[in-house]
Amino acid sequence: MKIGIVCYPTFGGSGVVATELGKALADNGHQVHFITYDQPARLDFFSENLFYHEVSVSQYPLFDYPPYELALASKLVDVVRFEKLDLLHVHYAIPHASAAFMAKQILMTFGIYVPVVTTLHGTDITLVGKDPTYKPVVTFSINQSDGVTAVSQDLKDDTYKHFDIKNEIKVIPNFIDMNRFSLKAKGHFKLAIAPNNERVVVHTSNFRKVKRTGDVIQIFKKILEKIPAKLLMVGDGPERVYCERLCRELGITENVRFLGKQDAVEEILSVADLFIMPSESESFGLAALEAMACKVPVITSNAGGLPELNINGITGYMDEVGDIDAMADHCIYILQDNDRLEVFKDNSLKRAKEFDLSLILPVYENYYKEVIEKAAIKASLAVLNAS
Ligand code: GMT
Repeated sequence: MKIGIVCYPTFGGSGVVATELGKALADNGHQVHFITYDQPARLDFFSENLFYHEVSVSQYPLFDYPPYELALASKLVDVVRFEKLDLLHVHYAIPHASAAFMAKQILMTFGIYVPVVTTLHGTDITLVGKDPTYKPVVTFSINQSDGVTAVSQDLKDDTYKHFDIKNEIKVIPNFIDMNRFSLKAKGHFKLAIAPNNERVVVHTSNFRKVKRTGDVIQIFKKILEKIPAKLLMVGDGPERVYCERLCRELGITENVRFLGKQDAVEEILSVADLFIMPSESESFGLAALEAMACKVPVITSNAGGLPELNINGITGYMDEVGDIDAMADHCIYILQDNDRLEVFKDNSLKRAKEFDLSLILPVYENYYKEVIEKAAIKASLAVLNAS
């Protein structure tokens, strides 16, 4: 198949899923065209089946807000026509689904029907999409998509609850490339981080409010009161400065390292004993899955789709959002006993394997085929109606 993938090119979860999916599809012989405003962060190598088309937005002085969506729609028209794409797969509804709808309408004037699959990732529904500023357009463009997927059952339910959706939504969870995310031998790094064999706790995120990074610091302070430990905070974003200040106020700066954005997250996870994700809302929790694939148990909130990943008492624990005491107690419970920690580590790896890329990739491929077949019927009906 010839597939166009539209995504945010950043380190964010939706961009990572889109890029990893595109790479895997290309490895499986499909031709994949990424269409976005910058080279996707994880698209850092050459493959004969991978293409990147940059959307450039002209900066005319009249535009206080440069119209990215129009530039994207125009680029989609161009790439679909020139490359003869079979399908467009857009990740994150805003503004990708509506840009794809516009492109689809324009393409029909050239006698081309390109089916569009929209994948809902989370905040495009739970946070931004629900906002009245965008809601009518989000609802419309989801309903106009030829296929819609959500990364968890919870996100699917939330979408039906908050939007008037007529389309069937298929749940396809996040996946993990176990070849990349696996326990690496990083003894020297562990020694540098935890020279006295302290436990290593990790958090990775984009430090947005929804991630409750302040809770991570508070939980860690409670861990430290019982167990020698180090905390690695990976990523960057609006809450980072607050978190750094909080560490000073709590007097724990010696034990906390802020590592900023990192490419090789799997190497950091390889020295971790525990991962904390106390998010306010989390449609799936890809970062937690990455940790589990590296044999790291997870302490998470019970928000959104997290119960579909983290098995309470088996791969870690889940507590109510904001329940810092319960999360800290569960961290201490896991960390204070070597044998218990090993059991949680083994369980986490076993669970992560259920989301292996090799299992999820065919689900996407079959879904594409189904959508393309249905679109061919729609296209022939449109021709009949026109004649
Ligand atoms: O977590 C983020 O803030 C990034 C966000 C995104 O859209 O890039 O991630 C969302 O999509 C990921 C991939 O499907 C999910 O694993 C994350 O749970 C989801 N984040 C939220 O729902 C907050």
